[in-house]
Amino acid sequence: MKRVRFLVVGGFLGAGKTTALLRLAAHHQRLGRKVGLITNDQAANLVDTAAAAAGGFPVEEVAGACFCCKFDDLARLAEKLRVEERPDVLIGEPVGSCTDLAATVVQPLARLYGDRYSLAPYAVLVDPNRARQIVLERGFGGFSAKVAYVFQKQLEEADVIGLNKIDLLTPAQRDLLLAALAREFPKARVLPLSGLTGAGFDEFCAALDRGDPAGRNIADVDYDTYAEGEAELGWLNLALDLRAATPFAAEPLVRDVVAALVRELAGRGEVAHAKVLFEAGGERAIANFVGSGSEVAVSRPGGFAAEHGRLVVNARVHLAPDALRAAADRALAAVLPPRAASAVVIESAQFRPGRPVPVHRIAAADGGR
Ligand SMILES: Nc1nc2c(ncn2[C@@H]2O[C@H](COP(=O)(O)OP(=O)(O)OP(=O)(O)O)[C@@H](O)[C@H]2O)c(=O)[nH]1
Ligand SMILES: [Mg+2]
Repeated sequence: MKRVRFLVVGGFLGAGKTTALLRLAAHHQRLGRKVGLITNDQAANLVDTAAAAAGGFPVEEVAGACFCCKFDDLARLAEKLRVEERPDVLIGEPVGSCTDLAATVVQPLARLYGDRYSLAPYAVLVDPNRARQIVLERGFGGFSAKVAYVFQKQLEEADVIGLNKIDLLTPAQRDLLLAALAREFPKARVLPLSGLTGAGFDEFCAALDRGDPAGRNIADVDYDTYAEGEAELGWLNLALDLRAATPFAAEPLVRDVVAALVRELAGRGEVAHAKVLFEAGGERAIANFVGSGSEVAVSRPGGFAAEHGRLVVNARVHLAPDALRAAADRALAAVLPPRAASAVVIESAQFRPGRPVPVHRIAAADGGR
């Protein structure tokens, strides 16, 4: 059996990984290649898995911890996809608050499963707003120095840094950020792209197609600082059953829930990513917010209406998990009554990510081809 090309696309929460990954998958599909996707989260009920499935690709989800801590699950699910779907390409999206992935995911996949997978250069996407904060303003928005540490390490270990969302930048802003990122992270190739519009995407795909060594930049990571930084973020995955007497429009609903949540969180905790999915009758709408300086955006338009469906809220915020859940409850209490809709909680998980304990850590890079 020929080796499957394995792409890992990392980057901070909200950097645009899922959007880019779906475009990457479509790119390979157009070239006649079969694609499988692997999503990852600290808990179940993922907006991303729904988005990936909606793209029509076979998808598996590593839930409950990150790829590095659940490496055996990652290997097992990749193998399941390989055997059942016979893909040419697998694309994995790690949790956006994780780092040290070159040493704990890319290198172990290349070394332990090199007979099955050929690892692509490790790509890390960055949101221009966050890039500006870290490389030009030397801060990190409303986040602490420890969260900034995780972000910094993510970029340090990239083979390819994708400055994403360039559709939001003027050419001068884009060039300033590209130059600053290249200066700050000289081991990486820095490329501009927009996962949304497709600008720069051919060059990005070409960089990942190259036979360059994968995961060659092993970062020196202090696991105490990393664990504390990650644990400063509160995590909420909430799934609800919504019902109303008359149909309500899906897209305004998800947009309103995100906006209400953002209002509730203003001044309380910096948002890394808040995303809300509504699905009914096989249709889906998704809205997102990726932190101060950005706007509420619809990443999956849904021009449908329904009187019954599932609402999923995934929020990662610099706030205690209980306070985050309370903010989500208040946001729902503001948005549902005008629609005469009622909600029953199907499942809720609110927590801080636990200390990362990787199954493998290979600190010396080799070819990994
Ligand atoms: N303008 C613009 N928005 C983008 C682009 N790529 C992604 N977005 C938006 O950014 C938000 C987050 O995108 P996702 O793809 O969900 O980000 P992610 O990195 O997968 O987020 P997590 O899985 O939570 O870490 C959504 O509102 C997207 O529509 C882009 O190239 N341009
Ligand atoms: Mg995602």
